[in-house]
Amino acid sequence: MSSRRARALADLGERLLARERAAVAPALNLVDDRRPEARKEAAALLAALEEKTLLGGARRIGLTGAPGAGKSTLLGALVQRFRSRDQTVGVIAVDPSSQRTGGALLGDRMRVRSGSADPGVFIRSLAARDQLGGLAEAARASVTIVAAAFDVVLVETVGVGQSEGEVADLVDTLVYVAQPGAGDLLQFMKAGILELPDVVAVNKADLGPMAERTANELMAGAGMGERTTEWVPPVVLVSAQEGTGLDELEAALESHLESLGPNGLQERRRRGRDAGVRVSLERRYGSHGLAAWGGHAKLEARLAEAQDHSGFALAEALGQEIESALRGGGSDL
Ligand SMILES: Nc1nc2c(ncn2[C@@H]2O[C@H](COP(=O)(O)OP(=O)(O)OP(=O)(O)O)[C@@H](O)[C@H]2O)c(=O)[nH]1
Ligand SMILES: [Mg+2]
Repeated sequence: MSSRRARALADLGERLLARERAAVAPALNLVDDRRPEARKEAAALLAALEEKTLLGGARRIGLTGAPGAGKSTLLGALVQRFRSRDQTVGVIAVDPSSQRTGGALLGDRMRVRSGSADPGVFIRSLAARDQLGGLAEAARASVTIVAAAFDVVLVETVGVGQSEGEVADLVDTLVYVAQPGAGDLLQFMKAGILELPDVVAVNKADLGPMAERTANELMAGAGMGERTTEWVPPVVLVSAQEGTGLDELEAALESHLESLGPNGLQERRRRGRDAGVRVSLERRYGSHGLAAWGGHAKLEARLAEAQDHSGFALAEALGQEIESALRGGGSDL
């Protein structure tokens, strides 16, 4: 990379961290560019941003749940509340199915709700079909950029199996948006809903007893999931449409952040970082490539000894080692 290019990149990073909205789109375009030179530049930008925001940067909240549960509507309601307190919000809508246009719909819904172009809100949607490099990686890169430039980042994703775990790795607090009548306790358990979310919001409380029944089932099960911490996810009844229960939802989000504390937050973001490096290397080199270099045990050791490094920089550096091992060079920096 030429020194002129390096300066331009450093400048882009500074502008993002100075909350300059006009810097967000060029940064997102850079990380979308799959040409090798652009990929190196994107990794450098992302590494610089990540190093500055491993503990700081935006509060990151994920919303997941079944199609139609009301994630976008709830997200819109939360955006309004953050805006009313003068906090800026970046939204990343992750849509793993290539057919739908949920992101576009989300944008329309948000514009309707928050008036025309509010410069304090930024929305980006990612669809699987546009992401040759993998949706999880694209989501991580987008979140890193938006988290540098806004006060709050909200990530919406449809809860289908794996993607829930992936979104949990991207955010500080994961909210599961439940649909009234969506099932009983046993079904929730099977779906892993008692394990991953930090907060459960049963939406459409305006539907009455059915929503209450679902909330009761979930409350009964809330402490039953296997977790790494003592945290029991609070279950709150909300109506995104009518705006009820939102004070309680925000209080639950707040107490989850408090329960993490600075150490817990750092640990969580590190775990996310580690997951991002694994996903990226596995996608690029497969288990075979990793094995030729030293395998998962070596990867875990390298992750552990580079605790304060950016995951993007680490993935880049380890990628080069793996490539050299695959070429038979065997060099091991
Ligand atoms: N009665 C009622 N309907 C709601 C509420 N929130 C959302 N809806 C409706 O539920 C439908 C789905 O809402 P969305 O916000 O698009 O749901 P989503 O989970 O984002 O859906 P996908 O992105 O398609 O998975 C819409 O028709 C909403 O108007 C609510 O609190 N009460
Ligand atoms: Mg939606």
